[in-house]
This record gives sequence, C-alpha cells and structure tokens, in this order.
Amino acid sequence: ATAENDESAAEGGGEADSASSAPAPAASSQRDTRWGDTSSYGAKKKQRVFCQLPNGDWALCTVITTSGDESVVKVPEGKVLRLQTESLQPANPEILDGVDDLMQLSYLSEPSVLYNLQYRYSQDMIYTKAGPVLVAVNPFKKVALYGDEYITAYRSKTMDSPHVYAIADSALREMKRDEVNQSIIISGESGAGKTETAKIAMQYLASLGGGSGIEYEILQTNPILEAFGNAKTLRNDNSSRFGKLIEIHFSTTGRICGAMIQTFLLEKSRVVQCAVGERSYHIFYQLCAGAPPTLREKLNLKKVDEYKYLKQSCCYSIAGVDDAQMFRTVTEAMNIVHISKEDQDNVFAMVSAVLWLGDVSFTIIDNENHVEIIVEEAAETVSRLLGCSIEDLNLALSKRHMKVNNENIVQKLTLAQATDTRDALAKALYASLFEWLVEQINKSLSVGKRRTGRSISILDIYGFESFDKNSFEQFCINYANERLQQHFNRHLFKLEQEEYVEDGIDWAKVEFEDNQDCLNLFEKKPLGLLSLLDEESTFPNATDLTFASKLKQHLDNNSCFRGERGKAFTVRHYAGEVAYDTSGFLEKNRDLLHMDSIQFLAKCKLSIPQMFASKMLAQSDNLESVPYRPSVADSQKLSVAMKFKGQLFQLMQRLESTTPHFIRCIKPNNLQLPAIYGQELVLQQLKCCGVLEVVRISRSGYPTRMTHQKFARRYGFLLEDVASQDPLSVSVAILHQFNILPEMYQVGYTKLFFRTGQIGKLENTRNRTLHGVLRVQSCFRGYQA
Ligand code: AD9
Ligand code: MG
Repeated sequence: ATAENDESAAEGGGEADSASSAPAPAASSQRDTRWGDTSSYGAKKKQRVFCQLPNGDWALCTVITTSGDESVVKVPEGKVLRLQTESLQPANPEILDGVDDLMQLSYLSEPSVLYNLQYRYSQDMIYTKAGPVLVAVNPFKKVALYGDEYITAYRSKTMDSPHVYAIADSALREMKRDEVNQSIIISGESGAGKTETAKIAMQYLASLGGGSGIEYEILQTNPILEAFGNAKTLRNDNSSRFGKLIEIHFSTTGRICGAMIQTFLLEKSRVVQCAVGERSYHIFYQLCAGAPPTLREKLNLKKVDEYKYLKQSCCYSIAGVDDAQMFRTVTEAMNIVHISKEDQDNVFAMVSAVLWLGDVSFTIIDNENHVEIIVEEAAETVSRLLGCSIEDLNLALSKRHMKVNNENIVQKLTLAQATDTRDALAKALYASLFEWLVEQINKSLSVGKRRTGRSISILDIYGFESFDKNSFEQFCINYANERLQQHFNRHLFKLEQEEYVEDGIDWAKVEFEDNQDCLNLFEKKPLGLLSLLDEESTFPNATDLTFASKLKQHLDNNSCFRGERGKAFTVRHYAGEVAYDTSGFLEKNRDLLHMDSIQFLAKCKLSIPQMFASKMLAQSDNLESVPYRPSVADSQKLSVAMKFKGQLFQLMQRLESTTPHFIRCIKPNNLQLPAIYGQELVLQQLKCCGVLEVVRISRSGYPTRMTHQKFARRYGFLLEDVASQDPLSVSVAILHQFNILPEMYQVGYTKLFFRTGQIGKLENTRNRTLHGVLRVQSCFRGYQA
C-alpha cells in the first residue's frame, strides 16, 4: 500500500498535488495574509525573523535577546543589530525554506516571499508557483533544466516541480479533458524572459511531434522572427519589438497539425532612428556579417559602421553574439519553413535596399530649399536592388502630386520633407517585408485541410517599458500591457470571486489592485488618450505641443494622468509611473505613406514591395473623401493607435474563449547578469502584477470546479452504491465515498468547488480504474491510509 501511495502522489492528476499545498493552518493564515503586515510581533529568543537592513533589503536574522520594545538580532554575516521589536517580521520555519509553491508559506509577507524566491533562485530553481500562476525569475545564464530528459520526466509526471514544461503539460491535459482551447499568457517587464519562456513552452509542445516535421518548422519560426523583429535595447539585448501570438493546432488525435502566428505593431521607427547604445533589427547586422561573398557582392554590402541608419546609435555588436553565425541559423530556418532560395534573395535585397536608402542624400536645387537626390552609389544601389529607375526614385523622394481645387499640381519637396519621405519609405519597405515573412510562415504552417481538434495559444508581447525618454512606441506597448493586466485580473480575481458569489458558496472577498481607471484613461471616448490623439492627428495645424496642451486641458483631473511642463505628460500605469514626451506622437500615429511613394513601390520590379503597394492601392478608393489626409490610400485612414486598439480587442476576445495559464517573468537585475537578485526590483514587479494577492486568493479559494452534471458523469461509475440519479446527490455521494474532507470543497448551486489537489486524487482513481491497473477498492484504500 505504501508504494501505491507514493505513486499516486507523484501522478498528481494535472495539478499541484501534495499534502503541503493544502491551505495553511487556520491560525497562521489568519495571522498574516495581507501585504506588509506589521502587526506587532513578540520576538522570542533564537527565533527566525526578517529585519530590514539600512540599505532597505530584508535579511533573515535570529533574535538574540528581546527587552521591552527592543530586540537584538544577528544578521546573516554575523553582525549584531539593535532594532525595534515591532519592526521585525516573523519568518517561516526552516522546513518551509524554498517551498515550490508560495501557497505553502505560513507567513505570506513581502520579506518571506522575497526570501523564498531568492532561496530558490540561488540554487537555480528559477520557477516557483504562486497558486495557479508560474513565477519565473530570469537566471541570465544557462540553467540545466531543459531538454529531452526533462520533457520526458514532466510528460510522465515523474517530475512535478514548477516549470514551464509543467504549465504546457497542464494546458495539453486540460485541452483534452475539457475540450476547450487553451492559452499560455506570458507577461513581465522588458528583459524579464518572456520570449525565452515562450520558446521553452513551444519546445515542450513540439516534442509531442506531429509527423511531417511540422513541429520542427514551428520551432524554426523563432530565429526568423527574432532576426527581423528583435533588437538590442538598453533593457534587453534581444528585445522583441513586436507582439506575437502563436496558435498551435492539434489534430483530433492530439498531435500537432499546424500553427498560425499573429503579430502586433512592429516598431518601425527603429529602422531609421535608434537611441545611442541600442541597435536596429538584428538582421541588418547578421546580413552584413554573415553574407557569403557572392551575396555580399550582389547586394553591394558594406560594413555596418558605414551605414547612416546603423551608425547613429554607435552600437554594432552584442556581447556573446556572433552575428555571422546567426545569419546562417536564420537562412537555415528559412529553408525549413519553405521560403525558397529566390524569395530569400529578394528578402535580403530588401534588407540591403533599406540600409542603402538611408544613405541616399539630396542636393538643394533652388533658393527655396527644394531638393533632388544625388545620383551616386547609394541611389544607384537602391534602384538596382528594388528594380526601379533612378528617375522614379528621384521623383518619389523629391516631388509630391496633389489635387488642389480639382487641379493636379506637383509640389517640390524641401530637404526636410524629402528626408522624411525617404525615411517613411524605408520604414514601409521594412514593415512590408516583416508582414510578408509572417504570411509566408503562416502558409508553411497552415493547418489547411487537415482535420483539427483544439489549439493552445502562446502570447509573448513586448514587456512594460519605462526609459528616461518615452515616446509613442512605449505609449502603445504600455497600453497593451495594461490590457493584458486587465485580463489577468479578470481571470484570477474578478471572475473567480464572482463565480463563488453567484454559486452561493461561503466566501470573504479579497481586494485587488484594479487597473480599470488607467484603461479608461486610454480608451474613453471622446476624452481619453487615444481619442484625443486621433482627433489631434486629423488637424493639419496640430503639433505635438497642441496635443500635449489638449491632454492637460481635458484630463488633468484624472487620477491616472498628470500634465507636465511643455510637451510631456505622465501616466500612472499598474507597473509604475511613466513620463511620455509627445514629440513625434502625431506623426507616428498618422504614419503616412504618400501616394507617390505607394505608386513608386508598385512600379518596382522586386516582388515584395510591389505586392505590398498593389494591396494598398486596391484598398484605396475616392481619395478626396479624406480631407485631412491629402493623397494617401484609404487603407491608411485608420491611425496606428486605432488599428492597434482594434487588434488588442480582437486578441482579448480570442483569449477570452480559452482557458488561460499565466506565467509571470521577473527580472532580478537591470544588468542582465546572473546571480544578482535585487530585492527592491523583484518586489516592485511582484507587487505590480499582484502575485501575492493571487496566492492569497488561491490559498483561501477553490481553484478547481466542475458542474454537478459533469462531476457525476465523470466519477459516478466509481460509486459502490448508486442510490439516486440526481447529479447533485451523486456528486455528494462520490465526495463521501472518497473521504474528501469537508474543508477541501464547497457545494455550490450548480458546481462543486475544490481546493488545490483534490480533483487530482479522483482523476488518479478514475484513470487507474479505466486502465484496469488496480482494482478500485485497493486504490482508495490507499488514499485513506
Ligand atoms: V522584451 O519585453 O521582448 O524586451 P523578454 O522577452 O521578456 O523581453 P527575453 O526572453 O528576451 O526577455 O529574455 C532576456 C534575456 O534573458 C535572454 O536573452 C536570455 O539571455 C535571458 N534569459 C531569459 N530567460 C532565460 C532562461 N530561462 N534561461 C536562460 C534566460 N536565460
Ligand atoms: Mg521578448
């Protein structure tokens, strides 16, 4: 019987299942379940306590003596401190050091959570559960936690410590068990590890195989999209500059049969402009470093530090990264996702054309500052690579056709206008290339006519960003993160508690930090940030300054908003305050590509820009119907912010129809270095994403639930005596037969609610019975032991 017990504990049935994950003893859970509980604490000699050191960090200390209000404690390095007894926080007993679910902590205070994560982190246990949420602390080094052996161990459940693999495995099991699509939603600040985590989850799912190598193809999309959509920023050497949702489809037999990738708002501005110390997209450097001689000659490639677009940030390489080697990895990946050699040549011709376009310069031809392009190597190379004439290129960059009072006129461009037009063209070329790549990848991974069952989606968007200077890009990125936070709150706090109340079970409400106010600040019509931005973008005479004053005028009494001097404003985000500078906001939001540029691209012989332009032209109809946007295609009527908002709403809708699994990535230091655990930085991230509240809810809550009907159907056959057909009675009878303790469940009007781990026991019994491994009898004798 003992052996059986061990085995049943290890199998776990798809959720954290151990005795210790049961709620903490009543006394301690009542004592300290709120943030920063500082209820006075009577310290006893030799007791373990947390003390705040002069630098603000918490340290685990032992009490030497206590007299009156003061205690003398010994800090880890052996030093002795005299502190107010009141300021000490109780520490958990040693046996709870490094528990793998924060729910198991008796004292759930800031220091004890910080300590637990740090304790694990120092032993390379970077994953910890916080109730249903997986917390992943970025190790910034290789840790030996991945690969086939681990995958097999998690699949067979011989290993059950917290891991991305375990999350991916639960998603798979729940997809099959409940016949519901699943999502794995990864969030965290820039550099916290979202993209790596997403890849680890994909690796697990891919290991299931699908035949025909589709699983391998799915993994190979990563190096391609990272090359074209990631860049070194001040926060992260491999920062995603686009959002990504990958939906992995499974056949009815549970094998991978295809995938679909959706991307969100690529940061185009980086192509023509990037801050000192950052880089543009990896592919530029990879191509220049890794192209073989024939390609190098064909594309007329120079060294990276010779291109204007790349030169401005004075940063060409990334420590520990071999761009030439990466180039080979990327081309190999392109082969695998069936991008033909010819298409690859076109792709690299575009990459090179974008770089050379940045070097196209102008000469002033009259005293009104009007310009023409200078015909030299740059212009010649661009026209050769794109397949256009130099005259067409010159026209596109130095003149603009307009219709004024029904008359066609040609306006000459000034130096500033021509430079803007050139940069807009470079951005459009690059964005169309990115879009095209995603399309090709989707064609290659397409589920097509194969029969599909369900899907698991993995969401990896750019993390919350706050720099010294924050622009339109950060504005959009942080807005997306607010939306995502809302989704997290809704699922883990709101819906959870509403369900308890609706089903009439006994429940004391847990408060959480709601970010609805901040979302309203962005989304409210007509006086929200997005609406005001759009309105201002339509006024021809508006400037970034008038936009900033408009915001101040309408939003100054909003608690999440603060007007600053000049062109700046501050938003109080869930993850902290961010000061935005409105310079360039209107321009970036309008994101105009003039008709002349579109027509120019349509005339190019190179297929990718040509297709892109034709698509835009096809979408445009009566241009005069857009008074404030002379000579633009209709496809550009929607502003960038509005398109983005639309995409986010769609995304949220899609996620709403799935069962979510949340992973919270934490960045332990800003240096991107291993073994440095900054308590303040970690705490700030834990606080803003509500990790502790999640633990509190889960500890006192009932994370697993099932309707009486489903429960009776699923486990009813295990009953020894069937006395009634009524699902509720059958359910209650099952609970009794299996001796599920009354504090482990609640019976609602329509559903049963279980504490963590309970349903796993029933699942094990069911599986064993179905598989005939053990007779039902001996099995639950095991549980009762
Ligand atoms: V951003 O919002 O796209 O700027 P991410 O995606 O959150 O950001 P990323 O996954 O790119 O961060 O991780 C940053 C770096 O941390 C990686 O390049 C790795 O060097 C490092 N990292 C993250 N997770 C792991 C891991 N599980 N093992 C080893 C890791 N290194
Ligand atoms: Mg990323």
